[in-house]
Amino acid sequence: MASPHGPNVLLTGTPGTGKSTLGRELAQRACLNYVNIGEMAKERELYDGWDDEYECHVLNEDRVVDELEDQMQQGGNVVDYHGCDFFPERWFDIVFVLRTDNSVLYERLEHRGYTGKKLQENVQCEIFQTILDEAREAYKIEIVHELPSNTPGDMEENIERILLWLEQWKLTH
Ligand code: DAT
Repeated sequence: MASPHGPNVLLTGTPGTGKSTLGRELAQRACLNYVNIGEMAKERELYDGWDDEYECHVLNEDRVVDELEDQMQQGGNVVDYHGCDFFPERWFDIVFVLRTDNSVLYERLEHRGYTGKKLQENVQCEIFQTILDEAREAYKIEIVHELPSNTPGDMEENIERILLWLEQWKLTH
């Protein structure tokens, strides 16, 4: 979606891969809006009940899409969420899937307080590259990019890479 305010960037990946750390930094450096879907859902109570099995609220995806439609049409957003197939495909100019090695991710999620099934399922989600496959099915293959996110060095390289892409985008739009 071409827009005077800039492109819309989706950051997705398993919880703990570093989306919000990258997203906040990127948005600040590129003067884009940072949109954390989890936080937005919490603030505006965009839920459809509670999932006992995964110990989390169930996102009301339709309401999230309705709430964001105008802002996304304006462009210039960095959206952060651990899922990606319910957003309208037309919203995003580029999709980054953050990837973290299992052992590193395990430690991050344990540190976050995840235990038992929730911890295991999230690490498995990463092992089976569930979100990468979801992104590849939901968006054109050429706009979906994997980014390693294990170390602070990876983070910096990812930011540099996305900033370069944004510069290119500006030249061609
Ligand atoms: P997410 O938003 O995907 O759930 P996060 O940004 O909250 O993940 O990051 C989870 C933790 O991992 C947090 O303590 C910051 C750390 N982290 C994120 N990306 C990292 C990286 N590339 N190198 C080292 N630590 C990282």
